[in-house]
Amino acid sequence: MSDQLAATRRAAFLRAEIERHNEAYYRHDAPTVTDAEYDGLFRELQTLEAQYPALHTADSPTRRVGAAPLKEFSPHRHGVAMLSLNNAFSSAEVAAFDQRVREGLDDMAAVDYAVEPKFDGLAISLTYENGIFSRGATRGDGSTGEDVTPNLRTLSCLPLRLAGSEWPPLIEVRGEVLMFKGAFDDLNARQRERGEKTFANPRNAAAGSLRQLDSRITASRPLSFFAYGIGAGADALPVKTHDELMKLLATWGFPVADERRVVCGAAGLLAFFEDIGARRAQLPYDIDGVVYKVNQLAAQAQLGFVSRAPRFAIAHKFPAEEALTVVVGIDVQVGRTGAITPVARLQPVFVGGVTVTNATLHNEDEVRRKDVRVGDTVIVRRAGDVIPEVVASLPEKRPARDLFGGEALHPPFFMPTRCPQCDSAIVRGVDEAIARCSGGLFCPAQRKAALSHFAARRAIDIEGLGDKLVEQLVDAALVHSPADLYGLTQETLAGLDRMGEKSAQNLLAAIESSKQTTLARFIFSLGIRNVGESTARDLARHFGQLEPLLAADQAALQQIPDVGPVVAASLAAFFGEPHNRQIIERLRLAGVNWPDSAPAATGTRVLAGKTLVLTGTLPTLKRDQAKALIEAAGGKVSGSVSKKTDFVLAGEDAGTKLENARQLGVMVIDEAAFLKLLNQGD
Ligand code: 5U1
Repeated sequence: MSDQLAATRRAAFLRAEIERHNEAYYRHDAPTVTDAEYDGLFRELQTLEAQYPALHTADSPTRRVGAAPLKEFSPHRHGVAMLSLNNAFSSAEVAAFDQRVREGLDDMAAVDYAVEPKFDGLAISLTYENGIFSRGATRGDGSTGEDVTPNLRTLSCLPLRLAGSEWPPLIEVRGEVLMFKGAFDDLNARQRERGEKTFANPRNAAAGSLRQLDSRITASRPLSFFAYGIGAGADALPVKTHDELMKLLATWGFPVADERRVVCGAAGLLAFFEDIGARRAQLPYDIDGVVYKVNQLAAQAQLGFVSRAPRFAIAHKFPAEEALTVVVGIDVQVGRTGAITPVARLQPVFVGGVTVTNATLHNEDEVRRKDVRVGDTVIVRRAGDVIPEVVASLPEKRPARDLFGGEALHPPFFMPTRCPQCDSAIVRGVDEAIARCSGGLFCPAQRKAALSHFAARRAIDIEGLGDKLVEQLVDAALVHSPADLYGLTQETLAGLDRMGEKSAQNLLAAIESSKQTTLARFIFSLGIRNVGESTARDLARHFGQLEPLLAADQAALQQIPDVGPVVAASLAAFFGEPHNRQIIERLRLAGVNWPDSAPAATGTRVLAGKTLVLTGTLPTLKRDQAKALIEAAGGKVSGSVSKKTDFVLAGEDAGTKLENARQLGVMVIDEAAFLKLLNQGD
């Protein structure tokens, strides 16, 4: 065999192998070789083609890597015009479409429709001559588009040679190039890392990636394609319905969407619209509506076209999720946890089915990254029920002149240093994106959340004081801080909605009983940022009393195991605000108290290494309080008694745990003995 012949046969084998692996990888998500093996085959084919240029065929997978840059795109005249679709925006318009179809078919019986997503990408036409991909073009004006063949060749999901055999000698396959949401996020992350331009949405990313003069750039972009129709070559196909056509396209190697159905009548169309609309956010790609097509191809032909749109199909569009508008101001909003969110005040714009006047800018870094300034034209997005957001600013539309003809100033956004609600300092932690108001309990925006947190079962534990009641108390200006809860009376509560005498009595009793607590619970109940239950326990254990905690500086705080610079800074900021200290003082004056314990010094925690089991009702301590005291003293609380249990702390009505303890010979203690034990370290 001559070298040339051997190379030809080897190249054919390599092409087939590489396409087989591409198919497995891109269409079935099931790789059949390792990356290294694939690269080996690919490089061998490239070497052969460089040696024997005749082997570099139009359908060679090596064409997918991109070619030398073009100066401009050449025009490409489509064999059959690329149509546009008429739109429907309401159920009534869909019903009218169905009515027109049935009248056009002279048959009022229900019609079968093929339904599919309307992909939010870029329409393209792919020409195959004798099964080989020869040309690819954008839609353009419908008759002539831009020739983007080298770019389309780089899409691994597109067949360069058609599989099967039932294709006509010349065929135009129509569909949409798009970018999946995940691929879009990855691309933007990469662009950001390299300091390059990011894309506002997957559609822009797909269009920007396909319309590159340098196809090597397109090759590096994660583009996908879904086929949805045929231009030239449609007459000679062995199919009778659109659904069969889609299945045929799939056998030739084209990706077609799974989200396709055949439904009956207008009710079927609307049910599909509802169904996919509900799942829209979960789909891996963006869609902007659904497309309905009469399924029978003969019926499609009978219905024909009106101007440049088919009578047999319609796009049922979702309300646009993105729109352009102008930023008239940037304010900051204080959330329930004190998070400060910059918000763009907008010229009203209809988007996502509602009029939007505010959109979140997320945080200071995002405002900077997107470079959003007052006066800018921005893209606003409202998808589903998600809070409207500013996706991108269009600085090229930034006006050069102000209303009076002077030079327009567009200063960048700066985060304020004081909270607009309470004037406390706004602080932003190390490595944190979110800035927060340090006002804590004093800030009205944080008051309700702080009160709910204070009253929670794991905090000061006021039974019956839920979010709704907190809201009523704050709205009626009866409570401003947790300390005010202890001044509530039967009379003040009587004015509240659905607050009968008995409910008021129960609430007051619960407030009274919450006064007896533990230091750990008290610290936790203050709602200090980054101070959860476990940190609160560590602090209580370390300091034993509140005063030394209040006096500790950040350096002293960081001496405590598990307290780092972030927690220390939160504590310092919270206790540094005089109003927070005032509230603490008032709570203590109201009678909130806890058993003091000695500060823990290494080795003096009396229950270190001991396991206790709680059972029955203790005379004064609540179960959680006893648990906190045990843990503060270094002990562990277990749910069941075993030989390893050191003590069973038993109250009234103790049940089987007490019996088990007696049988196993475990020491049983009551509350008085327990408190004595705790004080042994004093
Ligand atoms: N999914 C889908 N999109 N789309 C767009 N199908 C579909 N069909 C189209 C267009 C313009 O046109 C055919 C009905 C000719």
